[in-house]
Amino acid sequence: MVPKFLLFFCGAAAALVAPHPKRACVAARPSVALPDADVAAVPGDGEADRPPELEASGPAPATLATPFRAGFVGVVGSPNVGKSTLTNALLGQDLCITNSKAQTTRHRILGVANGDGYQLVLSDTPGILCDPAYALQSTMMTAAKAAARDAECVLFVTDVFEDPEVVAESAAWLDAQLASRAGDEPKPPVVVALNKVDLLGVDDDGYPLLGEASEPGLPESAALFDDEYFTDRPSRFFAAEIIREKILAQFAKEIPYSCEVRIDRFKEDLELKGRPFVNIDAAVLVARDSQKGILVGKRGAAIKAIGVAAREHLETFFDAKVHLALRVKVSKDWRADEGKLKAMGYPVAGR
Ligand SMILES: Nc1nc2c(ncn2[C@@H]2O[C@H](COP(=O)(O)OP(=O)(O)OP(=O)(O)O)[C@@H](O)[C@H]2O)c(=O)[nH]1
Ligand SMILES: [Mg+2]
Repeated sequence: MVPKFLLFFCGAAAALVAPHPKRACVAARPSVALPDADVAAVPGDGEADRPPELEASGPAPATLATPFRAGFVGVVGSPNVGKSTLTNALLGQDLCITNSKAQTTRHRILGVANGDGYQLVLSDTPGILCDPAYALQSTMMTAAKAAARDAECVLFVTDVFEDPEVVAESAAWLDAQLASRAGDEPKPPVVVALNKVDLLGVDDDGYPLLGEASEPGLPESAALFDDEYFTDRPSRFFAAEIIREKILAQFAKEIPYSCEVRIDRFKEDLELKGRPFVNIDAAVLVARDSQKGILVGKRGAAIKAIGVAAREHLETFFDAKVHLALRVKVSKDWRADEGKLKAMGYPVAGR
């Protein structure tokens, strides 16, 4: 879906986090004027430390007249406010799965959006949970913290119905992450996106402004990634996510939260009858025996329906014919088991 949102900039966000000491964002024609929006255009203040392997090789270098800007943009906010939908819209592709259930995103997912004169390296993140209840949720927060801590600009997403107390808690969480950055590292500018304004009857689409708006918050820098580099995650990760999205869509309540998808075999670059072909074996892992029967369904109907829906989506995603073999397995209490979580690729804190 195309998200509908309004943007506010550091001045307005100053209540959430202190603005960047040397840099501020430009308010790029917000659709609704904020009463005390602080609007300022201040040039970037040079290079942030970045891994040598990310050094420039992409689009045109900065010129004095139109400096090229590039950097990491952390897309953070409470669960279900539309972070992944917004990230996809900026990327122009449905890379991250979305769903009306909270806690859909479990990992930090990098996506690169190239624009005229800038490159946004977006990090979609799991929704902020100030009080994680089990190990999986803690790893999700480890991922969100990392994105907030290395962001050169933060896109803080909220929506028109979010409880102000929850917004304040999430903002305080963000503030704590930014405060914990290395001593001399300045706090990044924060852009606030108020999402789902269509639900108030506002039909304004702020999204074309977003690249423009985020860009002044980023340092002057050559592109960090080549033009063709789009994400840090491999194809098999997205295959697992697409299958998980079908589980989220098909089951209510706790079942999706108890499932993980493991890709056991992923063979791409195959060909079948002259068409590209991808062959996938995957297991849906559930936390308890009793959940296995629910996932499988009567005479296998539930898992079959997931498989059919997932295969259709995978064929579009990979633009290829897909064979998908799905099975259901019990991985006892995997959500609470740090060893299992680590093996599944979650960033277990302290390891
Ligand atoms: N009406 C409306 N719905 C939206 C908008 N943006 C997102 N949504 C819906 O809101 C729900 C949550 O969107 P997501 O993008 O999955 O939210 P998220 O913040 O990534 O959620 P988590 O990953 O769970 O933290 C989905 O059902 C989206 O379709 C919008 O602008 N308007
Ligand atoms: Mg999400």
